Amino acid sequence: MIIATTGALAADPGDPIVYRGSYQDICAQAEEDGYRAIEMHIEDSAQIDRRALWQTLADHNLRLTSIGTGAVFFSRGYSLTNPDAAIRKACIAHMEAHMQTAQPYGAVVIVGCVQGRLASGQAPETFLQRMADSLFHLDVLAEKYGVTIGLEIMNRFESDVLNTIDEGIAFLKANGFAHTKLHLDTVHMNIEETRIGDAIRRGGALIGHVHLADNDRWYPGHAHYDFSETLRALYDIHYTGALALEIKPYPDVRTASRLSLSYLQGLMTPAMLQV
Ligand code: LER
Ligand code: MN
Repeated sequence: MIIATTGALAADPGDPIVYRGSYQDICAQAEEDGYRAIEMHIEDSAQIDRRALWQTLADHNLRLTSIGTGAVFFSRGYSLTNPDAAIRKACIAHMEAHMQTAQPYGAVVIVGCVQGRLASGQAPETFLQRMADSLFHLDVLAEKYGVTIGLEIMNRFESDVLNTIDEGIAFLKANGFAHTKLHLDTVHMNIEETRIGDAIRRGGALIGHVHLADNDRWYPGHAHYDFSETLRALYDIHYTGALALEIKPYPDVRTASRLSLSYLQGLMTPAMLQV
């Protein structure tokens, strides 16, 4: 398991992303704060200079673990379940560009907010079928680029379907994707799961990515989420992926960043920290 921080070229002050600014500034600060891995939230991979990003990551000894993709749902309304087939197609092409950015690292491309929301009057079965059809296309593309799709399990206030790990397991098993795994998030698990450690153990090898934040979306250690239980369960299932900090940069970016790392390192054994 590797602890990853998060960055984006731009984000609202309260968005759950640690560093904001140029890739150069983000990577320099992340390295200085002690990180070796990062999740980048990118609005449009077709609009960035990928080679410059890869070079900047290398210059600062950072591995790209994952790409956060949700911004385009809010800016352009793209989603994998939009009733308009042309929008679903545009969303798939948009996600393919993220896979090209992720390719050298075999990183996880996150399918979180781009799942979309259920329109009023839309049947959940239709919504889930559209999601499965779109994910099938993404799964084939993920094979081509050597990346993994992280299907994020989100709480009922932010997602209308697949709110629990068990629901995610059933969905993945029913569809038989080859490169699509479950993406867990401590904030969502805290709301939806009855026994978090047990649910993670049931997910087992299907779990491909993890977001960490305390239950109030501040840095781990700020509130009352039981990170020991989650880390122990991830260790027990031999999870070797990233623990990416999807946290609000409070009280300020550098404090949130440094306290996250020291708190998590204090909870993790050397064996857990081995990648
Ligand atoms: C997306 O990764 C997610 O977890 C959202 O709840 C964050 O706003
Ligand atoms: Mn998340």
